[in-house]
Amino acid sequence: MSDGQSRPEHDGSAGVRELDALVIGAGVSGLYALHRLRGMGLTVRVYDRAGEVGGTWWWNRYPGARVDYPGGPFYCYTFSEELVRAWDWVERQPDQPSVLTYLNHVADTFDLRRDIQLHTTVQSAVFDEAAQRWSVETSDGERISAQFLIAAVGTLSAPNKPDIPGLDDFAGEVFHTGNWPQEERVELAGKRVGVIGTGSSGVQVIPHIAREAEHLTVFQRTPQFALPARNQPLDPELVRDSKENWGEVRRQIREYGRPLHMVPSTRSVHEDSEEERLAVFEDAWQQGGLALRECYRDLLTDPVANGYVSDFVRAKIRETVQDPAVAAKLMPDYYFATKRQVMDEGYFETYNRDDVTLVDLRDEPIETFTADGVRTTEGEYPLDVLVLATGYDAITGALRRINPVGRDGLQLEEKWAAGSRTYLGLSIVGFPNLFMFHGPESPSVMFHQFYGTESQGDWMATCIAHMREHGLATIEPVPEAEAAWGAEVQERANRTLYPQTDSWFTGANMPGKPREFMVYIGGSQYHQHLHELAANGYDGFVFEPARSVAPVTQA
Ligand code: NA7
Repeated sequence: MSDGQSRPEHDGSAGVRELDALVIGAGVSGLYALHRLRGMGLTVRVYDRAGEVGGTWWWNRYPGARVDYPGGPFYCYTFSEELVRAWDWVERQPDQPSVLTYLNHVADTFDLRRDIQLHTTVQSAVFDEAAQRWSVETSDGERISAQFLIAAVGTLSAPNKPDIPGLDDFAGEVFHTGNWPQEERVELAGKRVGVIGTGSSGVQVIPHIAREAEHLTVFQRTPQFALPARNQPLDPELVRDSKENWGEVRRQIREYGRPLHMVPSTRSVHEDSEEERLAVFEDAWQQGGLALRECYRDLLTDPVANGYVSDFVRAKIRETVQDPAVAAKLMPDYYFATKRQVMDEGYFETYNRDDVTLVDLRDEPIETFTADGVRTTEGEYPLDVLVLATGYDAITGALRRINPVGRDGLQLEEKWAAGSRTYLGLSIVGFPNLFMFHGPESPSVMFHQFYGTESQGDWMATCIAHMREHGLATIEPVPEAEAAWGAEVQERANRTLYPQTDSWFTGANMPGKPREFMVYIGGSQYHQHLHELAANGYDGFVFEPARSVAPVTQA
C-alpha cells in the first residue's frame, strides 16, 4: 500500500476480500511466503485446492514415495535454528509421511493455518490496471483484491495425463502417482496392475507394486539410469554436528546448494587412467545416492566423460537383470544424469521376478486401451488397475493452467506460447506484482529447494518493504532485462549436456510444449544476484507510483 498501511481484509460494500498478498499454494514455498510476509505486517492469505498443507508431499502418497535424493538431514527450512533443532530426520532419503509430518509441524510452529484456505482453487487472476491490484476468483465464488499475487504453485504439481487412445474406455481403476487416493489404501493384492512411466515416481512405486500385485506389467518408453539409493538411517554424529554448526551448514548451502561434504569433485575424468576411473565409479556406486554423478566434474559437460559413466551403469544393469533380453530393453541411451537423476531401491531386481513383465513401448507402441486392458502392436495385456507414473507438465504447467491475465488482457498462455519468458524466474513483463517461487528460468529443482524458497521469499519481502517505503504500487520487469535473462539461462544450459536430452527440464515430455531449458544452472550465483539487486536499486525493474486516489474495485 502506498501509505504503508494495510487495507482491512474485507471491503464489505463490494463483497470483495482485500489482501496485501494472495499466495497460491500451501506447499514448501507457500508456507514460507505466509510466514515471511505476515511477519512484516501484511495481510496475507494462502489458497490451496488440497485438503491439507504440504503441496506435492500431500498429493504424492503412492507406495515408496520419498525424497528423490539423499537430502536428510538437510531437507528442511534453513532460516530458523530453533526449527532445525526441534526436528529429527531419521533417514538419508526421508519418506513421504515424514516430510508431510514435518511440513505440518512447520505450519503449527508458526501458527500458519489460520491464514490458509484449503479445498479452494484459484480459478482466475486478472490484473486490474486502474486499481493496480490483482482481482482473483476462487472455486467457492470468493472474490479477492490483492496488491501482490504470489505463485507458490509447485514445479511438479500439474499432472500429465497422457493422451492415449481409449484410455477413458478402460474399465479398471486408474491412479496417477501425483494424485494418489488420500484416505483409503489402494488394494492391489490379487490384481493385474499396469504401470506407465519409469521416472522417479515409477522407479519408486514399481518394486512396491510388484511385491503386492498378482502380476505387474511395466510399460516403458525410456529406460533409466537409476542409481542405487542405498537409503539408510542417518548418522547421529552428522545430525548432531549439523545442528551444532547450523550457521556454517547454512552458509555452505547458500554457496554450494548443499553441505560441503556433498559438493561434486573438482577432478576431471581425463586425469585418471581407465583402471583408476573404474575404481572411482565403483566406489561411488557402492556409496549410492548421487555419489556417481558427483565423482568427476565433467560428467555432465563432456560427452566422452559421460560415455564412460554411462557404460559403467549399463554394465551394472546387465549384471543385475538375469534375462539378457529384458536387460537389453532396460539399457538407457541418453546422456547419463541429464534427466532428473533417479534413485532406486531394488528397481532392476524387480525384473527378475516371474510375475513382472516389461513392455518396451519403443518396440511395441500402445495402439489403444480397451475396457479390459491395453493393446500394443504386439499383443494384449489384460489389467485390473492402471498406474500412471507419467509425470508432470513441469515448472510452468501449474501457473499456465491458472492462466493469469496481465496488462492489456495479456494471458500467460499467450505470453508463454513460444517459451517461458521471465526475469529471474521470479517476475514477468506484462504481469505487474506477480511473483513466482521456483518459476521457469530460476534454479528451482536444481538447488536446495528450501533455501531457494527462502532466498526468493526474502527478496519479495524486501522488495515489498521498499515499495511501501517509497509509495510505489507496482513493480514489473522491463523487456530488455527479461530477454537478457532468458539468453543467459540458455547460454549456461548450453555449456552442459542437459539440453540435448528429452526431459521435463526441457519441456519435451509434454506434447506441444515449447522446447527450452527451463532451469537456471548456477544456483548460488542466482541467489547472490538477487541479494545484490535488492541492495542496488532493482536494476531491470520499473516501478509505478501509487495513484493518489485508489480506484474502487468493481463488484
Ligand atoms: P517423470 O520423471 O516425468 O517420468 C514420467 C515417466 O512417464 C517417464 O518415464 C516418461 O517417459 C513416461 N511417460 C510420460 N508420458 C508417457 C506416455 N504418453 N507414454 C508412455 N510413457 C510416458 O515424472 P515422475 O513423476 O517420475 O518424476 C517427476 C519428478 O518428481 C521427479 O523427477 C522428482 O523430482 C519428483 P519419457 O522419459 O518421457 O520417455
